[in-house]
Amino acid sequence: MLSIGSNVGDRLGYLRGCVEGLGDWVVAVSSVYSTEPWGGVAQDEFLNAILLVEDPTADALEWLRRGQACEAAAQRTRKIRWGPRTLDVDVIDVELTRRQDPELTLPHPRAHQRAFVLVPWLDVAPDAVLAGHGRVADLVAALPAAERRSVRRRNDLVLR
Ligand code: A4P
Ligand code: MG
Repeated sequence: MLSIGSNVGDRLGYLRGCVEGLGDWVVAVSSVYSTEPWGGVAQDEFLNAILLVEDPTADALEWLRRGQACEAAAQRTRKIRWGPRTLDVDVIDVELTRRQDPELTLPHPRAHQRAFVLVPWLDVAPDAVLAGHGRVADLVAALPAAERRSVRRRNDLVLR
């Protein structure tokens, strides 16, 4: 499961480009959400979405590489941690794999705190479980109200 986000330039275009780049591996796409920036860096709102992807030949590191290829295609530059970016692709979960490695930590270490990951995830997988944290629906219910309010579904925007 991948989380994609953008808050610079043609945000919807960058998200769509990623969906297009991943092609037939994308089996489900969430709604698009306007989300307040998370992490304390003053910056513009993000658009975020969740992609369910499937490819029996790909392992977790391969999904990281494919996500980074999407970022590169969006001319992503890395300046500030948690700062503005044309495209961020995070690997959130790969079949409940647990992995403690700075190159790829699974599940994504901040996913359980982030409404911009958990709320769209429920769109495509209402029964989803985040390894080590439990049901995603329960995690959403337990979020601080302000965190839940920080994401708004954008029915006017579609990814494909
Ligand atoms: N890495 C390790 N585990 C993973 C994983 N599960 N998925 C490594 C993806 N990458 C992983 O990432 C830094 C390194 O993390 C990579 O080299 C990779 O090998 P990066 O993309 O270069 O840097 P970053 O994204 O600035 O840092 P970080 O800590 O990954 O930030 P996050 O957690 O990705 O947060 N607010 C809203 N509303 N919406 C957003 O999408 N995104 C961020 C970025 C902050 N605030 C946001 C949003
Ligand atoms: Mg990242």
